[in-house]
Amino acid sequence: MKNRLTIAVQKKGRLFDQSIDLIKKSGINFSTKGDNLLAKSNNLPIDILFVRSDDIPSLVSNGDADLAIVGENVLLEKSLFKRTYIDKVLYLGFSRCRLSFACPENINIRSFKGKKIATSYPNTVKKYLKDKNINASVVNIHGSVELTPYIGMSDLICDLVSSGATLEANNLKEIETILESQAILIKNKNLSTAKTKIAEKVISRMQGVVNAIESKYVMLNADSSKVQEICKILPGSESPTVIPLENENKVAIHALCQEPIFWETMEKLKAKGASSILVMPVEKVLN
Ligand code: PRT
Repeated sequence: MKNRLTIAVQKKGRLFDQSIDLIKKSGINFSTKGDNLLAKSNNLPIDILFVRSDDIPSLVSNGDADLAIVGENVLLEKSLFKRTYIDKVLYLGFSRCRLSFACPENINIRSFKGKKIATSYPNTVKKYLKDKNINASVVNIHGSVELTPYIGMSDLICDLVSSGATLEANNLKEIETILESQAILIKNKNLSTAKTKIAEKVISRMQGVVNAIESKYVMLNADSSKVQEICKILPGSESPTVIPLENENKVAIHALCQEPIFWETMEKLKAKGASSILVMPVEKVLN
């Protein structure tokens, strides 16, 4: 595998589907059979490793994997208090969540001082407490964190939240967020020249896929006197194309907008006299 780039992804769980989707949309073709832990790309010198996301930071830091997709929460937890050889390369925009303190709904916690905090993220919580100069004890637990305040194991918890439904189901209320997280592409710091070349291609393609998610191609017709005003409304568009139409007072404006287009934006365009406003999805963007 010396000159083949390895990309580690979570083998099953919340990150799996979108990681595979991103890799495939980046033009890396591979197929997997059953529970195989390794898949070889058949069009690029790349191997995909399927591992637990907890193991990903150390695999990348040690050079056993060259690139990887992991939650930023896991990266931070595994990199605190030790030296790692990892570069953060690209935020991927999926698996968004937050690491928050929470306590039973019927309890008012004014200060964390002297409290017992149960969490699967002990390093992150300890760092937070240290930075704030708070003296509290941290109890490390891997699952069912929400249960711990009810069995006397903790006064409060610090766990990942996305919709908030799990906290609500366990009669817990969110008190404070200490980390916002999403999936991130990471890279070993010391790749060989050959691997760096392949990694650069992968990173640029993944960037193209990520850019495209929010990008839209907008086409509309407008009075030629309104071009400047209309272009100002189009969000994140660099230099729209203006094409004359048969009716000489009218032009067509085409623009790649690298920010979301909301109904409000379309209504503003219409108010400036734009007509036939089309907003189309974009599959890939290479800047
Ligand atoms: O692969 P490995 O087994 O090591 O990891 P894992 O068991 O932690 O994997 P998984 O699939 O549970 O989580 C993978 C990554 O998904 C996490 O590291 C986060 O980066 C991200 N992620 C995003 C989440 C959530 N959202 C999330 N809601 N991870 C966990 N949760 C859990 C949370 O712990 C709590 O139990 O979901 C519950 C809360 O969800 P809500 O929607 O009810 O608030």
